[in-house]
Amino acid sequence: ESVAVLGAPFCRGQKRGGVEHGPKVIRDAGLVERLSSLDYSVHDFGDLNFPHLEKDEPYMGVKFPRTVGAANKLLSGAVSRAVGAGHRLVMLGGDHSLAIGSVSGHARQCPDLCLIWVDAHADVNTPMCSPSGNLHGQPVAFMLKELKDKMPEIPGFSWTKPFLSSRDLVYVGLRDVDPGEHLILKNLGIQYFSMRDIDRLGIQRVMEVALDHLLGRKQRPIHLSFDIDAFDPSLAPATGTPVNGGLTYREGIYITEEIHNTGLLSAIDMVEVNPALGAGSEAVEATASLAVDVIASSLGQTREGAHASISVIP
Ligand code: DIR
Ligand code: MN
Ligand code: MN
Ligand code: MN
Repeated sequence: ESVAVLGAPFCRGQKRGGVEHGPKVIRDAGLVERLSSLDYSVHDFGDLNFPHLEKDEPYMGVKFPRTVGAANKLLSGAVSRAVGAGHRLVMLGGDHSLAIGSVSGHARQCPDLCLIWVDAHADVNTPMCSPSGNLHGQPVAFMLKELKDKMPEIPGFSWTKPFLSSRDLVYVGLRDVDPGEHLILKNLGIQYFSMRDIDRLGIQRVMEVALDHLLGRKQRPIHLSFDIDAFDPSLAPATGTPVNGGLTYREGIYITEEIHNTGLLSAIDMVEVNPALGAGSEAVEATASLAVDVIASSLGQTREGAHASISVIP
């Protein structure tokens, strides 16, 4: 089995510099070695080279629309090629606006995919309801067919159209949802598990219901879009919009173990690791190392241990 690693050094979906260095610190934390030790053949495709646009004025309050649109168009093609070549894909961000390219590129090869969004935030603002104008708070709105009529034509995004049904999406970890986003979640009947739901049900039950919702009727490829700010800021301090009361280490790893156990994980985004933030190099290294643990666990690293199928006690 093979895994493609694709770096996406990009920060224009939000306002804090440094998140474009996410791919470097996640690699430096030993990602490729860890995946190799899980017996994958790892193809590191390096980092994409995103075009720099001289002039990119806001449009309807949306910031850097052409820059974000062009980066995602490039990413979408690269992801589609990697998945089409038969690799499992790991996309290293960069900010979460990159999910537009990553999930759409994956969906081009796997039209029946489902999406698990692990995040403190719902990232489903439309340009009209976004309080910030930052595109990392809006990627899901570009994907959902049910929001088609609510989305204006944004310069830079004519290459993509909505491809995901709201029933094929589940959120885990929410605790900072804007009013317009809450209305969308309720109106479209999207399955979500906030931190309160995790408190009430426990992470075991949450994952059981989440995976049954997505896979109960039929098995299909999973795209996991993991924003590191889903974790508690004590574990993942090096990120742009930390929110108190996040996932514990054990909850985060349980989520990814359960996703691995479906045997259906096809692509992972690991986004919003920002080495320019956090108290110092230890905080940055802890955050990057956590990102590697999440990816490794998603791809089959277990806490109980493992051994080859035919083996004799030495
Ligand atoms: C806020 C913050 N909901 C916004 N969003 C995100 O700007 O739309 N922070 N994604 O990470
Ligand atoms: Mn977030
Ligand atoms: Mn996010
Ligand atoms: Mn496996």
